[in-house]
Amino acid sequence: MGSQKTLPAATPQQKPGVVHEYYIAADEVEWDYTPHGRNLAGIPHAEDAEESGGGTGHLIYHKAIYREYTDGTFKTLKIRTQQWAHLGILGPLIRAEVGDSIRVVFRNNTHLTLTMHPHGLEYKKDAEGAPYNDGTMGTVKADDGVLPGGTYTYIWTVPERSGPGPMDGSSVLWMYHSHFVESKDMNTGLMGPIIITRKGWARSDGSPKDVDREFVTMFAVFDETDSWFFPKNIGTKVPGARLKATDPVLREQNLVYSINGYIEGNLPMLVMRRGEHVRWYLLSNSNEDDVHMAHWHGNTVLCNGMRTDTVFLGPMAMAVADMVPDNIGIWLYHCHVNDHFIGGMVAQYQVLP
Ligand SMILES: [Cu+2]
Repeated sequence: MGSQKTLPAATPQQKPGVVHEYYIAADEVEWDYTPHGRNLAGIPHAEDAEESGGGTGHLIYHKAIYREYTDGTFKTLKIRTQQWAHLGILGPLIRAEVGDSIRVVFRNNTHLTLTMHPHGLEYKKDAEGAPYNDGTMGTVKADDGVLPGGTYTYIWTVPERSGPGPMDGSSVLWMYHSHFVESKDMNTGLMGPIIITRKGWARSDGSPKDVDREFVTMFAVFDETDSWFFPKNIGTKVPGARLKATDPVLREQNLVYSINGYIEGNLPMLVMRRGEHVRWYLLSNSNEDDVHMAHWHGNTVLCNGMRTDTVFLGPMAMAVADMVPDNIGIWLYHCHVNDHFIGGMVAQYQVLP
């Protein structure tokens, strides 16, 4: 969580809004989709004999991701707590209650021109983080593209229409991502979650008072041929290879079917206890391949007020599902689209007594 400052109350009896401050940088990293170096899911596939996807070593690409720092010097990375270690490739979780505001100091440590563009929140033209012909000019366009080494402060507010609607639970999910060249920015790895809680319903750590545990999972196909770093990546992975990102075979070889940037059970185990109120926040990436069916083994969820054990995600979907697990054990959590499942879009969760 970012640091907090209290705003003066609009009226004396109202709880004052809070300014949530975040120091977020875009950093270049060597991202490992399989940090354990092997397939942890233990699922047999017909292709195992012929495909390298059967759990052979690490899958590493040069990528850029959002990371949180402790302050505006951007010298010290904020350590992710164990609870949020599963966010993986996703940027820091941004939280607020309705009535609050969010101030993000964004530092671009990469060699790319990047932005931060939030969904759902209220922003003016100087904090939209997306370049297009919108009739603005001058400093109002400074948010449209932050150059390598540059810093920009985005201020977003959280009116009622950014929070839960009448049919929602106590919190809703949004997303932020870089929107300079959107598809390339996202396939390079630049996206993160935003959770907005109903006014008066957040604990001091930002979590909704009626929820015991939260998980954020992004079912993301990363088209590595559409990453800014594909030439660099293919240069190091396949010496002498000719860059031809429109080649469908090359593209197919560089589609990575991940959950939070992990494949084949490499996502940290999502642990909960029987009887807890567990809230699952689900996201997806923006490729045409990002058509997913998130599926839980062993337990069921409520999504949109309806009972199910699968949640459909189209490109750039944001969904919330609530679970009260009653079934103890280690359970599969995976995409039910065959190509994705076979490609490694598999994680696990555990229900303890
Ligand atoms: Cu899928």
